[in-house]
Amino acid sequence: MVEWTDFERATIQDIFSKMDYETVGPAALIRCLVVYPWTQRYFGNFGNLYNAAAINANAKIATHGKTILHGLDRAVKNMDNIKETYAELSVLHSEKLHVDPDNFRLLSDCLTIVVAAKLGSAFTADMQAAFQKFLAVVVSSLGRQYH
Ligand code: HNI
Repeated sequence: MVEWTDFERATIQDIFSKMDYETVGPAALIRCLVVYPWTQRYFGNFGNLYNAAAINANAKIATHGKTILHGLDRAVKNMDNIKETYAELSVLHSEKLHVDPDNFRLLSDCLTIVVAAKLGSAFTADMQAAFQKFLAVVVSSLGRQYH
């Protein structure tokens, strides 16, 4: 089981409690689709992803960005049990959606960049360390059911 310090727990709760899901979720997913265009292949039924402007304006992508953040919320609420919390979601991404698990990390990094841009100098290196540790556990848990 992953051990969390009081600082790490407090930081994760703090970052997520202040996060505006409506803007951060879409921004992270849009960034991922633009920076790593091969991730677009999983969203073939989401309509126009022709270029960055189209991706930015795509309402389905925006909605899905929020869905992903709400998915992350489950881990925030179950920090001592992230692996089990994501068992089903891992099976879904592996067996039904066939998402290459490397992409979880790419999306996580995009989320870190969006959070850093929002928080500016308030996002200290210690906070980033806690945030990235949390995301690393999420990524590993989402990849658990791949074989
Ligand atoms: Ni992901 C569906 C959470 C990364 C492609 N994804 C979901 C759902 C949640 C979710 C929640 C909705 C499940 C349901 O309907 O029951 N995804 C997460 C989380 C991460 C993540 C927490 C990582 C932090 N997903 C990714 C990545 C990709 C991805 C990196 C592809 C690059 N996800 C999908 C696709 C769907 C999806 C595709 C189905 C979308 C749809 O509506 O058809």
